[in-house]
Amino acid sequence: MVCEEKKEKSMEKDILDRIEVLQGDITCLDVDAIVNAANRSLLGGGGVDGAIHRAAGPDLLAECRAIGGCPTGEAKITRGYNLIARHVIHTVGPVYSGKQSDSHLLSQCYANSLQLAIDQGISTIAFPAVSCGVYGYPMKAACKIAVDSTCNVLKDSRSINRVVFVLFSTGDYNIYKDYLSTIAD
Ligand code: AR6
Repeated sequence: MVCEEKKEKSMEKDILDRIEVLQGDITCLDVDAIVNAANRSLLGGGGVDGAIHRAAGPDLLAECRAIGGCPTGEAKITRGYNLIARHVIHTVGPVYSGKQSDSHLLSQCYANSLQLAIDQGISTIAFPAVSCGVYGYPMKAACKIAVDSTCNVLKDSRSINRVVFVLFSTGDYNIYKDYLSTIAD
């Protein structure tokens, strides 16, 4: 019994060691893939989507146009063009409505983005706080979903060795830091 508990604890540490939280601009990250909080058209927009398209250049929009859109909760991959990141994984978060389906869809964004990364041999990936801007998802609830879904994937896959959560504001950064320290205890 004691041995089993120890085993479970060390597995958790192995997962948390692969997770990092940074404050800043996701477009500056040197990772295999940055995740875009896109809309279903994949044709660009404001917030992090606008920043990623500006930094990547017009070829990103051309590739997105050819994909033809993405349903909420799913993910599509493109090249990174002028970004430092080699790829962009575009996912579409739910518009926050307060319904139970929101959390499932947001969790799917993280799980499907990570699965796509695994399928493509990507080992380092950075996420913004999907749905937490224009789409209105409360940051604390979204942080828990982001971290829990990510841990769930990392538990079963060793191919991803670095997941970075990138937050724009100090307040949002602290929410992630606090939640991660809670689950590490
Ligand atoms: N780096 C990191 N985080 C950022 C950056 C950046 N450069 N810019 C903004 N954020 P949002 P959503 C944070 O609105 O809520 C777009 O128009 C921001 O502070 O970008 O999923 C799309 O086209 C917030 O915490 O995405 C869709 O129509 C988080 O990123 C719609 O917005 C997400 O905010 C998607 O809305």
